[in-house]
Amino acid sequence: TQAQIGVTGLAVMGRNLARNLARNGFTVAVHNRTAARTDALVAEFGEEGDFVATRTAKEFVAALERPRRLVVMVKAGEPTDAVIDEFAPLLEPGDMIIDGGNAHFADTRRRERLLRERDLHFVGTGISGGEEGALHGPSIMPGGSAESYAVLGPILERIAAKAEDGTPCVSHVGPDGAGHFVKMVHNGIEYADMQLIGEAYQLLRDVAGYTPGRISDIFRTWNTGRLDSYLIEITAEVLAHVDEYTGKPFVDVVADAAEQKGTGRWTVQTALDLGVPVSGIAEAVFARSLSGHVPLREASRSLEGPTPRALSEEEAAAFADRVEQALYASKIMSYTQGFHEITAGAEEYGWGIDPGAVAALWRGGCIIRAAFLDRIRAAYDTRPDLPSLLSDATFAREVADAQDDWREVMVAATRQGVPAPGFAAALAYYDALRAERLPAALVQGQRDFFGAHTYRRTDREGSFHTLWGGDRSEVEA
Ligand code: NBP
Repeated sequence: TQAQIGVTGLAVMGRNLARNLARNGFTVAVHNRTAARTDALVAEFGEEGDFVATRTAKEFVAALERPRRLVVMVKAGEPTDAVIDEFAPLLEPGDMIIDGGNAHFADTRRRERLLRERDLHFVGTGISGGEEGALHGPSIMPGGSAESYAVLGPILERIAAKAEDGTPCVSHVGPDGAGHFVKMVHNGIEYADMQLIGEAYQLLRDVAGYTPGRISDIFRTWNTGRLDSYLIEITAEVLAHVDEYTGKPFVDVVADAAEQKGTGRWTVQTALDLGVPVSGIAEAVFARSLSGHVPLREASRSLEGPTPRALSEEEAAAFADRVEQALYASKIMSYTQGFHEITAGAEEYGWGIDPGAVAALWRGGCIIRAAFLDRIRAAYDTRPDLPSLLSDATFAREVADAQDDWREVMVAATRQGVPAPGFAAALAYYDALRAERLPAALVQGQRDFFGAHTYRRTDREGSFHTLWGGDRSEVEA
């Protein structure tokens, strides 16, 4: 039998994706550099569907029907190039290589260009949802040509997660690196969501004085409302968990140094290149790096802070409600920033990404899946050229309603000395966008003073320079 699709790279992600394909009725050719993984997959899960186990690259390619659909699920970076170099010479025009790893979109653009010259399709595809998602239905973000999506899309639609309305969480994001770009921003938003939830927890603990168990219950309640999301749900689970060795709350025995694999950092680096302010995502990346500077933190532990004040039971309950408002408003800011980056990337690279479709395919399967995304999609459907999520009347209203509480939370955090960089960056972003005048005018004055960098005026066209070292008259530049 000829396989409809093949998967090479059978570590956790590739193995589960191959099983997902087979469980959905596709015949799947499987291959791995180390054959033991291929054997293990077939021995353990061979009953689940039709697998064609192959040992060599040649055998693998020969097992696939044409046009060949070859999914690569190996470690991102050099291994991906090695696999492409190995397989591309064995393929024929019209065949496609689908990279489901976490590649940087610039690498995907390069690989797509090279393979296009050989009449091969390269489909850089973001896949989110971890190993469980790969098995039961991930959110899938394919880039590459529209032609390749026509051939590949129907298969992906079968194995993708389904949103509540039954729509598969996959659609053609745009050409070349568009899929991996959107996956990168997804991960950046994921970092911001996690940081904001972490700050909410810390405030409930250190300002309201609640235990992790109590905070878990609060998150569970929040999860029945507008914050309903996978990350809030698992946060409640983690907070309720008790360490089996010490009997202490699990969060209290885990080293508080967060790690990162780099996609959040890429989101920020790319945003810097595109000139897009993603301050909330940046704070989330920095918060993880700060947490890991253990000697620096130890050396700083004796620095003075404010004297904390204990809240009464009523004050604490009211504060918890305010934190929900602050969390929700801050979350709207990070999605606003993330979608800004997506539209800026789409413009820079000529991708023509539909932001509403991106929100739609994040509704299920992925780590940031949330009820909220349906509303983002609706906002873009109503107005596809929405300049910003905050231009949507419903989101603007919700933030307006939350802002008093949000500000109160910032006051409490500041007064009690609890760091909340994500909440603070989000609020500063909101206030900066709202501002009638920004101090950028003064910055332009400073730049003109020391570097004759010139400035524009509010009342006349043109560029101007003030003769700061002379009589301070203005000249046209
Ligand atoms: P890993 O990222 O751990 O990669 C292991 C696989 O890469 C093995 O199959 C290994 O083969 C293969 N490989 C390596 Br390493 N170097 C190779 C080379 N030079 N030639 C051929 N094969 C090579 O696997 P993973 O955790 O399953 O992730 C796969 C991809 O999916 C990654 O890009 C990852 O970033 C992405 N991803 C992961 C998750 C997740 O939750 N884990 C989520 C979303 C995306 P071997 O068996 O012979 O060593």
